[in-house]
Amino acid sequence: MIKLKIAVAGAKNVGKTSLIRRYVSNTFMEETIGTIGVDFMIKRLKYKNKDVSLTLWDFAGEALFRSLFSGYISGASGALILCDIANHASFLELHDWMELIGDPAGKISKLLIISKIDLLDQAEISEEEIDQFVNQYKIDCVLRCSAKTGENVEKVFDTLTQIIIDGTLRECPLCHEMISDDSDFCPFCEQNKDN
Ligand SMILES: Nc1nc2c(ncn2[C@@H]2O[C@H](COP(=O)(O)OP(=O)(O)OP(=O)(O)O)[C@@H](O)[C@H]2O)c(=O)[nH]1
Ligand SMILES: [Mg+2]
Repeated sequence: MIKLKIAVAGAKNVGKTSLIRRYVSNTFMEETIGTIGVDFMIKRLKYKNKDVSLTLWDFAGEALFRSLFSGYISGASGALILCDIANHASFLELHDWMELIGDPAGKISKLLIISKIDLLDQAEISEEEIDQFVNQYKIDCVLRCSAKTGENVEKVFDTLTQIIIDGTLRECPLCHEMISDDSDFCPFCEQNKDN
């Protein structure tokens, strides 16, 4: 089993909890209660015949809880960074979230998620702004989705899983477990992987 910790970040009301809920239980609610502090859900999937478990850490966008974030991000291999297509301020707030995520060594795979694309006719975020953000923060991929209609929701998590596994993990030649690409030691069979 490959266990991956994923942080889901972004401003209040961008739809973080809704995205996770659509993916994990295929439900959507028009009225939600803002997340208090931090919550998590687990989803299992198969990738290239391997069992994968995603632990999805759902952070409160409310500024009051922001100080919790840095304590919970440690050990994350990926982050979904959300902004609401119909709310320009939620895009501007992403700079603060990128600072909280930190990651100077570039070990966390990052996807920029433009949420609520069912509200495309109210779009407030330009392609130029998105391109600039992607270059500035070395974002691995940009995807647009809607938790309301379900459009692209599976693709968000499949893409993140693929980027993390193909980009940062490799199979131990001895025991065939997936291990970190930059470690010489396999914690599963306790052998040096190049032996
Ligand atoms: N139209 C539309 N509304 C959405 C979508 N996703 C979420 N919403 C609505 O946006 C509001 C906020 O959704 P949440 O999922 O609670 O947002 P959140 O980012 O978890 O908010 P916090 O927990 O406070 O940080 C709710 O009214 C949802 O119904 C979407 O894809 N389309
Ligand atoms: Mg929430």
